[in-house]
Amino acid sequence: MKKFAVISGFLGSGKTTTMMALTRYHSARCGKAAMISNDLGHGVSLADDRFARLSGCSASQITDNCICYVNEQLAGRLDSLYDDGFELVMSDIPGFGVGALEHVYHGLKEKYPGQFELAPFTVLIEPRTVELLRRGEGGDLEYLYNAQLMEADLIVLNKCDLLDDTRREADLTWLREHYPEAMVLAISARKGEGLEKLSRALTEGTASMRRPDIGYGGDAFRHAMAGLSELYVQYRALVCCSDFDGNAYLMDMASAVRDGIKAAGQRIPHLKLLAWEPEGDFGRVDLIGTERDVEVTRRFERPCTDIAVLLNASAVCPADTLEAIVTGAMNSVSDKYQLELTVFQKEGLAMGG
Ligand SMILES: Nc1nc2c(ncn2[C@@H]2O[C@H](COP(=O)(O)OP(=O)(O)OP(=O)(O)O)[C@@H](O)[C@H]2O)c(=O)[nH]1
Ligand SMILES: [Mg+2]
Repeated sequence: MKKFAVISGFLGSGKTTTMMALTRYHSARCGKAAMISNDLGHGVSLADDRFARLSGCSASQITDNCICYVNEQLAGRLDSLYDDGFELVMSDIPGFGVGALEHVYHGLKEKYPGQFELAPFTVLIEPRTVELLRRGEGGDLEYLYNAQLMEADLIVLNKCDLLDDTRREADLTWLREHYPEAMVLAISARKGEGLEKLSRALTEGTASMRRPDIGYGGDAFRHAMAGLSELYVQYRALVCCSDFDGNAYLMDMASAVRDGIKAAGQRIPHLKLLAWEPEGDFGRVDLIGTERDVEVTRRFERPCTDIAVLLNASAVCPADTLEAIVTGAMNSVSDKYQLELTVFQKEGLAMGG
């Protein structure tokens, strides 16, 4: 089997968590599986890729561009993974991305006929987004939520651990009624629930290769993209004396960014903060909305003296405002912990150009 699946879905829906869980599940029971993290930063280390590798998953990254526009690079990566004995490879796309059905699936099929087995085009959604869509409260992001779902052969309602049975059934029914072309499954990537069904759907199913009209590049697309920005920062934090609590530091950093974004009247669909120390211990926190709590995704087990940090943020916020808020948070929080920072990389991107 040389199966390839695109895992799409909005920022914070759980693509990375799901790919990590599936990579582990499939590798333990069925055959070697690998994941690819994709995002737009130029020559950056992605927090998702580093996190997956630190966690022991077979993982790699494609950066500088959406995989939509690098068919050759993607095909080369897939070939080398299949040569190494991997059978199932999954790649995400940037969380605000649409169009991978046309650009990736049809691109691979046309340029490399018969070379790759394409799994059902898979789109993750979390309960909060279903709620927004059900209420018609998607606002300026509604186009993206809807266009992503329109592309799906397989819609995966993730984070079902947050739902009771009644609500889960109601969400599944709503998704089936509104996206009748897609198969709909429920999972909890965090708890590992529903992975068997998802693994089977990807390995046994095939892509429909439908060509839905999602209005790619049109007014609604441009309007939704215009407000979005990304920021990538990589730095080292060294404490001058004794040690410090890496978990508290990451939590304070994410809280400071959240407060800054809130005060500026902006939104942050996803802030990822990953840090690791020379011995291999690591911690990660995630913030998926200014109205939500910061989540500790992985805790440092021991106090730290020297950490490398990757901060990746996707926001509905002008790129320069996002950068100023994050820089302010880095400075104030490092003062609190008496850290000396060395910034290796900082890149801000405005999606609207
Ligand atoms: N409760 C719950 N939380 C989850 C689940 N899956 C993911 N999360 C959390 O949701 C947040 C976002 O998950 P990610 O996997 O990073 O989401 P993503 O889709 O990769 O996000 P982007 O890379 O920004 O597009 C993290 O805090 C995860 O721990 C789940 O099944 N249940
Ligand atoms: Mg991710």
